[in-house]
Amino acid sequence: MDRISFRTAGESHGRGLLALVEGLPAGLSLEMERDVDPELKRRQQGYGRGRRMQIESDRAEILSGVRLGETLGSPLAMLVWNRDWENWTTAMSHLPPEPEGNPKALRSMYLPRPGHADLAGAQKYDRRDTRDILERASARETTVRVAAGAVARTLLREFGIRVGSHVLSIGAVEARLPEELPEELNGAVDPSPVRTLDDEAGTRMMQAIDEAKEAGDTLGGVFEVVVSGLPVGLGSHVSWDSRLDGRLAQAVMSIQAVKGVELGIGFDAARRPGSQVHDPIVPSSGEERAGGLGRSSNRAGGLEGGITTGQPLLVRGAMKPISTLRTRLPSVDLRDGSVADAAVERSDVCAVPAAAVVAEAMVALVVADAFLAKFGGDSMGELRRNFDGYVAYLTHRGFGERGE
Ligand code: EPS
Repeated sequence: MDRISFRTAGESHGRGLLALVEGLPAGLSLEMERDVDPELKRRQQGYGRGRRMQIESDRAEILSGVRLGETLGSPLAMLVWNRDWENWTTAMSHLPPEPEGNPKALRSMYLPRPGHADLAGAQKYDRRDTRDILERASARETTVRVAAGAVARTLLREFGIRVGSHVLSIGAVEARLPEELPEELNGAVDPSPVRTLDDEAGTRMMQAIDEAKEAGDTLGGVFEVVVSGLPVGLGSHVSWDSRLDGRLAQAVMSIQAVKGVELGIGFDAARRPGSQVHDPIVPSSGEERAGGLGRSSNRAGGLEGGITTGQPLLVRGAMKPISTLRTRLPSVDLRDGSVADAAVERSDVCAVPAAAVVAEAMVALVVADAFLAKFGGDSMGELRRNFDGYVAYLTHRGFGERGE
């Protein structure tokens, strides 16, 4: 990212998690209880989560970067404490273990789970105890991605840009989609325990999760993030790393357990002839942010040449099933190389609804970064002047030749 950068720190059962966000303009009104905590809560929902989510009640605290309710333009640091830490003070202590202590209290884990970072991480970092890997590989880290994303979302909201998501499928159960997505997408899907627009499919998704749980198995699925209100012109065709489609793909693919990303109709475009892929250009007086030109379809998912078109951005992610299985898969004991079944930790059966909320955060961060790269400014006032000037240019650009 060019303009906004963010980092996270923290282990799943450590004391807490930290997000550090840099590059924000000064003067953004920001309050954790209003802007961030509701997003943290949305991530904690979803049918198929494990008992951990009953322990945690995530809330963000500000360490730096905000004064009197507004950003300062300085690095923003936010902290989320792990309530479960109380149960892990020995296993996750930063001090060397007590020589007389009970080794069981260290909760070491030597039986890597296929599909998890356990084995590759232990080999790469020369660790015998895979807890040294899994604590950081855990999707608990997404808590503070959502905190950082909530800040990006707050910035975008100031310019009428909104980010939502919904679940398209869980396991083999697919939702039927309406012709048009509701304008208040999250308002429509958040009440659904699986965050889907199709209630009937939602019931079957929950049944499928129950069956997987019964069988000691897990389920993945597909979600879609939708960004509306975007102006034409975020991202650029000029270089590989300024193309917004590539940046979005990287951001969503970086979410734990995501194995595929599509923009618009994605892979389906490769199966259709061009006439059934590309979105016809039509005059559209309502599309101020697209220079008075619209599209009669949005199969491109709001991007052409790595640049936003002014149509809604559609980013899909495919999540594999969680790799902690109660029905254990074959593995090897890292202490002696003997054949053994993989370890079981408390885990979720399905986290696709939560992954969609995490993907909203990642997409919001990438879009906010591209927004700031285009409109710049050290303060919200400067950013707004630059944005308004651009929209005015789009409105008055007209259709004459250059210079007329
Ligand atoms: C996770 C395992 C489970 C999940 C966790 C991700 O945690 P635990 O082992 O403590 O039960 O609940 O997700 C979260 C804690 C979270 O906040 O999303 C894993 O191994 O990735």
